[in-house]
Amino acid sequence: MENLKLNNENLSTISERIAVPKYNRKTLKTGIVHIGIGGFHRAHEAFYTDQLLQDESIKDWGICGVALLDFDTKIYNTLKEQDGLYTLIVKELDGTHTKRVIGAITEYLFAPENPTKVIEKMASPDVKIITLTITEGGYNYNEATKNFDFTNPLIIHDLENPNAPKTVFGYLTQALQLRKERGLKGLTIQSCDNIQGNGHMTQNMLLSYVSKAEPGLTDWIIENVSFPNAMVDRITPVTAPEDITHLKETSGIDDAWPVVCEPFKQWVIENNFVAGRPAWENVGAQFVENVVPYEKMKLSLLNAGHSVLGILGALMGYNTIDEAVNDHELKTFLKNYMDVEVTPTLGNLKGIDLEAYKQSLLERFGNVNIKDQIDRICSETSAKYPIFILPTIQSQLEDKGSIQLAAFVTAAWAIYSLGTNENGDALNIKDALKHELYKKAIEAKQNPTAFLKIESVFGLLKQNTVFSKAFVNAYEDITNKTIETNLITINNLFK
Ligand code: CS2
Repeated sequence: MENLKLNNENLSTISERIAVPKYNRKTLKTGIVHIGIGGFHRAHEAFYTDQLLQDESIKDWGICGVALLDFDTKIYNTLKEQDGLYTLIVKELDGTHTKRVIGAITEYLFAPENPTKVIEKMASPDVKIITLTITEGGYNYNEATKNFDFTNPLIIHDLENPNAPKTVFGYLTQALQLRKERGLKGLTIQSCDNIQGNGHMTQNMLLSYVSKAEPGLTDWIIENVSFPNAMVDRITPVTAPEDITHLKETSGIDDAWPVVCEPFKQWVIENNFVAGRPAWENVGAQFVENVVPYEKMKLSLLNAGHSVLGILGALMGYNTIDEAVNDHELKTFLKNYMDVEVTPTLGNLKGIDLEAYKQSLLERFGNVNIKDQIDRICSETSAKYPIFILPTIQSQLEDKGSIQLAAFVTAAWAIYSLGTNENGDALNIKDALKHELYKKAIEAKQNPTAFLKIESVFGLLKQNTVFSKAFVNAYEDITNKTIETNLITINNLFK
């Protein structure tokens, strides 16, 4: 089989090998600008939109993918070379791969190269929605002050250079200002990140920035822009070199950056779109009035579950989430964490079978085919912890419930931040706060609660004596005994 480079020209030959978009991509209008074209966007929103576009009467919802950071040059160049096309490889539970070429990204822009082009695109009258996957840390929210972080050097840069911004806030402000000046309609800004109340967060952070950058725009935004909350879900590991080779060997497709993901997907969205929206419900998304309970459930069970497996698994020497969850003691610990500490905080989840949901998470984590990297899960824990784990602890402390398991994970993170696992192997720590975490982890060796001093992560948790005590005990236990031995002891307590 001849290897074919993935691009428009080869698409019809590729269609003899795997599914390709049947719709006419050239005639699509760009109705969505998306910032952050990483794997998750390509496995989720772009996939849903591609499915929808199979109905050729739909012409308004092509996506323009924006690579925002200097560091995103690789994805931009790949999309450019491949005419926006990429292969989505769904790794099914039975080990088979379902592959299809996704065509929903019809335009792509590299913001550092041409900021004006990006601002003009966002201000285009055809664009009705700007969607974001800018990661948990991208919202520039400080847990300690509960406010927008104006000390961030990139924000300072954007305030001084409004026409050549670097952050999403700078771009949005310029684009909205243009729309206002030109008398255009407002639009929807839709977060697709794992944050509780992600729409509210986007709105609050943007309005904070605008209050300094362009105060006269505030009222216009309040009246003309909507910010739906949403829960997004699809496990999307980092593409491995073997995925690229495998695609070539099995289908003869030369794709520089295919995306791999699990079969499961979910998107629950608040129906709050001021300028219209694609009928994503026709391809499986759910539109609801209040998404908060769904978000909370997902963040504190799935995402926190990932962090539990990631942090403890990394220390135990595991490399992937399936290896970690297939460790009997670790799985039991995670189940206890979900049942004893998270479940009581979730309130009444009308219409949701929580037991089935938790069971399905364990199955998804255990999918041996997707090989989700522990390194991916542990990256940027300092931005994830305040969203995935801290709210559970706070709520349990208020209700005088158990926090022992969360304290154990937190203490394990302090040990993890020292940089080696239990076998003495170096850990590959990727975190914006890496140096601060290390510094506090070293101090913690003398005085464990020093680790809890990082207020942007832990808020005022350090002052809570119940939590501090549990944290110190767990820290000492982990220093004295292996994680596995500790897990056995803890699991026995919860039998
Ligand atoms: C993960 C998420 O980043 C993480 O730590 O928990 O990327 C997770 O895989 C997705 O949210 C699944 O929907």
